[in-house]
Amino acid sequence: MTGFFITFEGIEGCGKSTHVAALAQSLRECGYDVVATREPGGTATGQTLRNILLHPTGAPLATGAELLLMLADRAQHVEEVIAPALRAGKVVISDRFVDSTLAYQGHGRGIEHDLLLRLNTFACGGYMPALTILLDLSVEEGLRRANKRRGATETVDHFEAESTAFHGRVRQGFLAVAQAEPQRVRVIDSLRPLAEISQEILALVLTHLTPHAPRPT
Ligand code: Z5A
Repeated sequence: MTGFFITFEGIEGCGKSTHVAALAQSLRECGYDVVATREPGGTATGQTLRNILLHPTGAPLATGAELLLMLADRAQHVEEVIAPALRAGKVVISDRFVDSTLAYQGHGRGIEHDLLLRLNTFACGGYMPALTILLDLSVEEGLRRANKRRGATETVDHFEAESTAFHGRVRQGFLAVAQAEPQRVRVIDSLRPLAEISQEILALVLTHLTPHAPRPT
């Protein structure tokens, strides 16, 4: 039996963490066995890599080092969490996956797209999402929400400190992936009330899940 792999993508503050948690809870209430996870940091090794990636000490991370650490996190995440859960027939929901690499390291940092595709394929070991939900939001609103959530005491991380122009390129990168793969990547307008978005996401996911893995009785 194989499970069903869903990813959430989008810019900083677009609502991924909120909707991953909401969807996981709704699907569990429907009887599905759900694993909710994230990148970077979905494993113990990944958590160490996340700390380095988000809060580098000493010299800033080189672009290539940032990319390879993201991919190391992914390879570990797939082998330790995603692949076993899918083989066990579970629904896996990941907050970020391969498209974040295309958007951030590709459009954001300027690394060649074809190289990223090859490296992503290597890191994923063939496990690609069947459905990706791209929460689309303006950079200004995403950063406003992220700043509000962070509050005055927490420090900004390596990515949050990037320019508005960088986050704008990342947003365009995500939209380019959605345009290239409209069957897999569904764009959801995130500038709407939370409950309305959650309902739309649940309805969309259930249409994909029902034929694939009938709702447990
Ligand atoms: N990264 C990369 O470069 N390459 C890669 O391959 C991968 C990742 C996998 C991880 O940071 C960083 O790693 C990320 C890209 C890079 N950096 N950036 N930027 P992270 O995991 O710490 O942060 P994040 O992924 O950007 O997520 P976030 O900032 O935590 O935002 P979010 O999860 O999308 O949003 P949220 O926490 O659910 O919502 C933010 C706030 O808005 C919160 O208070 C909500 O209650 C509120 N919210 C959410 N939806 C709404 C609506 N609809 N209305 C009003 N308010 C809302």
